[in-house]
Amino acid sequence: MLTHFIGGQPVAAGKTFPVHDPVTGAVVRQVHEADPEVVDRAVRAAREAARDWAAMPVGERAGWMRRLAEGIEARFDDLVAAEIADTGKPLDQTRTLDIPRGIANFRAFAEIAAQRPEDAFHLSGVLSYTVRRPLGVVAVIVPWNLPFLLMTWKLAPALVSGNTVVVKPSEQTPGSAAVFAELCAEAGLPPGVVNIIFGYGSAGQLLVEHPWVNAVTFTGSTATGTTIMKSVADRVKPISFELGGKNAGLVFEDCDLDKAVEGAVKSVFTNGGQVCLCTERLYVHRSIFEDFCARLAARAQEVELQPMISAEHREKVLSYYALARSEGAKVLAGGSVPVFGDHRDSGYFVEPTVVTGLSEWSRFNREEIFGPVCHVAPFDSEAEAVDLANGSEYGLAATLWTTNLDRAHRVAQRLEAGLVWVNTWYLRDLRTPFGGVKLSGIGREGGTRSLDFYSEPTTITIKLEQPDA
Ligand code: 6OD
Repeated sequence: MLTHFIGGQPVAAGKTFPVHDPVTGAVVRQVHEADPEVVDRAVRAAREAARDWAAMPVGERAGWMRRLAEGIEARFDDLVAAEIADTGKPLDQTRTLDIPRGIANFRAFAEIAAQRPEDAFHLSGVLSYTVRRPLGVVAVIVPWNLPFLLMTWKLAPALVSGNTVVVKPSEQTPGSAAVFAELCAEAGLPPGVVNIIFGYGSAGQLLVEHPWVNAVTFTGSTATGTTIMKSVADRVKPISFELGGKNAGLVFEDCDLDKAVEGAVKSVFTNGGQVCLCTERLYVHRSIFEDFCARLAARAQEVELQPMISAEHREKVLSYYALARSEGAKVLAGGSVPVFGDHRDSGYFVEPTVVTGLSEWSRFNREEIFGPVCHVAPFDSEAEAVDLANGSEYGLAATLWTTNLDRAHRVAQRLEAGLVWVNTWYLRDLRTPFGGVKLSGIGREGGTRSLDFYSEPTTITIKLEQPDA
């Protein structure tokens, strides 16, 4: 039974709910669900810890971040097991991406914060400088697709900046957060600095609306983001949102076709397509279109399957497979439910799917699906490719495949997206700004941008009197 973690202690309060293994559909754990009292208790614990934590020199807080990174290393196998039990992720991906990124997040933000200079300005006898103060208590709302990676991506900069936090993981993936709570206690982190509560969106709603929560960071759907935004508007709380995407991949005729096909496979199917950065719209130069489609469709049938997170999400993805057909698509690969003949048949799998032939105005090509699926369409010119990529209400990420250096820069700079990858996908430097434009979010995190969000500058100006001549 998973309990909340409040004020450094496990708290077994509230009714319970089940978490299902997406591979088999079986219940893997029961979890306590935060009610209004639990939410309030967690926020109070965070607020009580806030003063001492904020007063600690940043170098000491950076030391705590390094200790948490060591704690993750010590509990690595437990974190891997918890993450896989909740998500059905492949072992290799969990061991090389999800959990290591937690370690990297804490180490990177320890360095970035400890080395960050303050601003100072001197002009005609007037000296101004800034000091940065933490915001107070930050609500950290984490999605189910990369639970540990995204929780730590937000926690590390929030904590090192001097905030205390209340984390609300997705109800579908509480396991790795529960192990993290244990390792915070094992590391001796001061009680109340990290609090973790479990529950559904209703618990998240109570959390973000709590008057003592000073800021909200959220990664998830655009629909939930707009709900949170409205809820916190009348208290003018700072928000940082990384939301949905309908990301484009552009494959030019001068690309290295082998690399472009493999890159597309990765960008469409990784994590079962359940990454906000995944490509759902591929545009391919007409001269290589048929060849590219044939190769992508063949590779789609070979990828390691990862289940959808829930029965409900599988239904949603399958409804888009049906929609594609009803909108007139040609299905090049997949389009259905795989049959294994074993325990996985009661899990939440769908076939990796490639379709073509739909208009840009089809619902399939406009709405985020968040599954292992993409639409492929031909283009004739660079200008057309840019227009097609930009013709979406979303603008999180885009990927280009070309060997022409001028074209790479020219096109990348014209794309309406917060992130553009050239001849690669989801390659991360944690110092870079990360986030989206249009419906894909508001604000940027990453490197000093995270530190900017999790703190506020006070400008101090002194007039320097000149001695009498
Ligand atoms: O890698 C990251 O830092 C990041 N924020 C990934 C977000 C993925 C969304 O599904």
